[in-house]
Amino acid sequence: GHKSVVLWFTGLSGAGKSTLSVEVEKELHQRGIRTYILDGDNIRHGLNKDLGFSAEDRKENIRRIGEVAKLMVDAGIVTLTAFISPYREDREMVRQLLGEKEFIEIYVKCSLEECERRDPKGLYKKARAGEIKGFTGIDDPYEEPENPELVVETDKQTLEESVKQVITYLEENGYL
Ligand code: GGZ
Repeated sequence: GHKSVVLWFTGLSGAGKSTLSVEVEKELHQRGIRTYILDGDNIRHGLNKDLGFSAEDRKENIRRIGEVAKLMVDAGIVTLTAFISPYREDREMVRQLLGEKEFIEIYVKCSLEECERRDPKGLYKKARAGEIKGFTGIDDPYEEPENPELVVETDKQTLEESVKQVITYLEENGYL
């Protein structure tokens, strides 16, 4: 069996949160575990479409995601979340809400330079041009996790290695 838990991926835009969550999910599915990924596509376009990117809105975004994740964990589903979640205080709020054992903070670490080089949606370019204001890493803060359960460095290792790192953590800590 397994323990239901939230895998909270945090990091800059383009760091690889979504990609990693999808690959970890595939690995969990192969072990017969039920999962769900919360990301911008299913949250910011639906439940949270009234929210923008001010500090206040980002906080409310994270708060609601935390509440939804809690419901999913109560239903026995391993929940993966892929949001920048730039503020330490907001991530700590979710940690308190879920409890230490149900919250695994995974810092998807990647240098700003590499994120900008990847720029999959061209958003960094727009932010540099002043077409997007308050873009995380450019003219808005990202507060690095101080004590995350895991740090995954996507600019220093392969996707396969990063997936292995997450799965090994889950195994070694009794989640799988
Ligand atoms: C950061 C922004 C912004 C601003 C739009 N700052 O690469 P993406 O496109 O898919 O990831 C980013 C996503 C961030 O939404 P989150 O819900 O993860 O943010 S937070 O946790 O801070 O609430 C990016 C896009 O939305 N985007 N404007 N100003 N990212």
